[in-house]
Amino acid sequence: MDISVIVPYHGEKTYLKDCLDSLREQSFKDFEVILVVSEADIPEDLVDIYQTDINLKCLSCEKSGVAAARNKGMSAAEGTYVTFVDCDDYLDVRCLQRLHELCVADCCDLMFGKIENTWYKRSIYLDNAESAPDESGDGGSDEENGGDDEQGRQFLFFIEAGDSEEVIRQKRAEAANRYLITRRKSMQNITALGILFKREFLTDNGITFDETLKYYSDWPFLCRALDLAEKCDGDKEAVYLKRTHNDPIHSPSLIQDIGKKDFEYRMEAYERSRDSIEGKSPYTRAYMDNKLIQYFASDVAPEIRKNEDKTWRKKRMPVIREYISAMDAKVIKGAGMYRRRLSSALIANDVKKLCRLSRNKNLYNWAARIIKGPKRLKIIKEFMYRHVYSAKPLMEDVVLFESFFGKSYSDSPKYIFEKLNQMYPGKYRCVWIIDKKTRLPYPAKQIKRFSFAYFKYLARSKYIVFNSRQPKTFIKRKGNVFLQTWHGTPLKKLVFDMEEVVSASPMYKKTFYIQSRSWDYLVAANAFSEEVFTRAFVYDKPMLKFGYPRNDILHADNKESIAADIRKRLGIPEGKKVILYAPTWRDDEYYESGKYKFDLKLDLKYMKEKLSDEYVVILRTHYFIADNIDVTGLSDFVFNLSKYDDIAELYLISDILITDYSSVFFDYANLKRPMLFFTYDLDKYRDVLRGFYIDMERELPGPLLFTTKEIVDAILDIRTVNGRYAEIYDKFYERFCGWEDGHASENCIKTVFK
Ligand code: C2G
Repeated sequence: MDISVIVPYHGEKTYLKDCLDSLREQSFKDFEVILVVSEADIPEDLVDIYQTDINLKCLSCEKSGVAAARNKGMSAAEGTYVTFVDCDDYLDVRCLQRLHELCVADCCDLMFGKIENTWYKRSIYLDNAESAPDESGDGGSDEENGGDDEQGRQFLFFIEAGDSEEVIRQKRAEAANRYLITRRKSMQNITALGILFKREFLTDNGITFDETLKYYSDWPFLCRALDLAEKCDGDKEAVYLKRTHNDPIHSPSLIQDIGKKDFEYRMEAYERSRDSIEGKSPYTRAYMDNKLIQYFASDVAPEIRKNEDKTWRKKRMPVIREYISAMDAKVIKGAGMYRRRLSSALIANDVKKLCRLSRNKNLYNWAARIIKGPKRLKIIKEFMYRHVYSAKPLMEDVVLFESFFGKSYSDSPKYIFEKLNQMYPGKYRCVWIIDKKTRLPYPAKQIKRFSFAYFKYLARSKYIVFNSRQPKTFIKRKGNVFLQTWHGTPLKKLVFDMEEVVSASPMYKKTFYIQSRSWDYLVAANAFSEEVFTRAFVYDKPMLKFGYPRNDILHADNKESIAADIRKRLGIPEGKKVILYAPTWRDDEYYESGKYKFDLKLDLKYMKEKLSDEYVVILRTHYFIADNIDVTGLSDFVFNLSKYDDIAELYLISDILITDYSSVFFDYANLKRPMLFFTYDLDKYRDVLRGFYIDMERELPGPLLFTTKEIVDAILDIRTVNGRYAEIYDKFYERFCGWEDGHASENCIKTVFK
């Protein structure tokens, strides 16, 4: 047996399949897989499937923790070499073969490969790998490090003519230490993964994982191995895929789960590493120390400077001071000017100087980003937001409103704004983020999204009322009250209910989670939304359960007269009924982020021919759609109101709604008027782009139609359609509109603006 692959498993079954697939498809075949199961059931079904193709053993480990599981795997290993793979990661198909060939050829104690970080499951990685050259990596580009050696596979050292065997061995050892310790972007990427170890080398030297370390047990293991290895080398074509979980909330990787005691865990692991190094290699201790200084400068010093949590100065600073004081002066000297001066201030226990240096460095970094950065103005605004506006007190009477990213004066923020002014005239200063100058019914300052004023009010407004997510730059301040109204009852699956995030940013789940922690209140228009938001947003703060403020207008006593005014204003011919066509956007049809295409499938000419005696059509595309739909020649029949601010006003004047997978139908149902669903791409939308929360075929209060002719026929016979769907409509109304009574805005205001 050549290799034992040790895979600790603690219940990540969806990920494990990818891992085992990647092992099954290795070009190298002489290996065993030891799956060490702790704190989870043995995945019998998977074991049965894979056992037919790979030599798979399954062990149970009573002790918890990855260190114990790996040790258990090592004690059962029979291979000449061992390697560790985490059950949520996977290997490139040639990984084992490359590591093994070279390790044998060069008689190495350890041979390391390259670690690439990925957000994606294996099928996506393989698709991408086919179409794009490799760019990622865990420690900067190869150029930065001086280029490859003549064999083109190694980690950056140059063999010169006349180098003796010993010099080459030293160069290799240095490259290994540099790559495995220094080049790893942060301390937490120092890992025993992606390395093939000679088993005898580990056992002879008693190199095992320290089971008392919950986190970072890789450090002492790796340090000791690097320190004692007679010969080591690397091959950057042996690729290990380290998967970053795109749902770090429900299935965090070990590192994503560390929490607030990360400093303590690191210090403990550093001390064990330091103590496990015997000093056989001149590099390991020096590189590990250097890494600690880096961590001190980038993470610890800013915390000491900010002093928001007193623990940093009182408890943590003395600990790291002791470690850095005990280091070889040469390491500190070689750490670069800033880190050297900072370390000296630490050793001298000079907090004032340490803070001054850190502050200057921080300002210097901002200045460098501003001078060098291509997005200079953006960085200046971010700086102003963080360091100037946020340093000033909150403005207690200011309410900041935004709807659909500043695109319109609409939706729930509009209705809350108007009701607030009616309930408490003059009490609040209102500010609207709106990109086009708009006539507002009550006094309010208007500012553009991402302007300086925007950042000022984002930092200083006591109240924030948004209907979509705030930017990532937003930092929640004490005393700020954030009302998130959201913008629709969900049909399409949201955030943590989405299995794999493909179209949006892979960071989507994590970013959403962080952003939603700033919300103090979330509007849920119905019990269904409440249930979905609780789960899909992992939301546990108060929900406002009064219906949608944006739907108050649909229950207003004077809604007929409001509708008559709107019709007049828009020039809808008297005597004509109105069909509103309001489709949503498609994830896969876009120009760039936030700018989507729309290919109109409704044959408006045919509709005009058949329906224009009785109807006109209002065409209303989603706010993400950048295309301007051409309606030339149809001006007396089609009104393109895609840029009209408030769709609720269009609901009021329409007699029939045609939509597809847009949440508009949940709101329109409040009017109990007929709805038709033009779902020409249902299969793709439901099965490929998004999953749905409700069964479109059975639960919608209107028919699913696939051609313009079907739409026209349904409109010509709308009474029959109404009759057919009456019962389902009633149930639907009960379920999704049951909380609406026309007073949602007022009730939300009473709760939020106490
Ligand atoms: N909207 C609109 N015009 C359209 C489509 C939508 O004005 N043609 C508005 C409606 O107020 C709708 C909201 O935008 O309720 C959200 O649109 P959706 O089509 O449902 O899509 P999306 O923006 O992806 O939001 O929980 C809701 C979801 O997040 C969906």
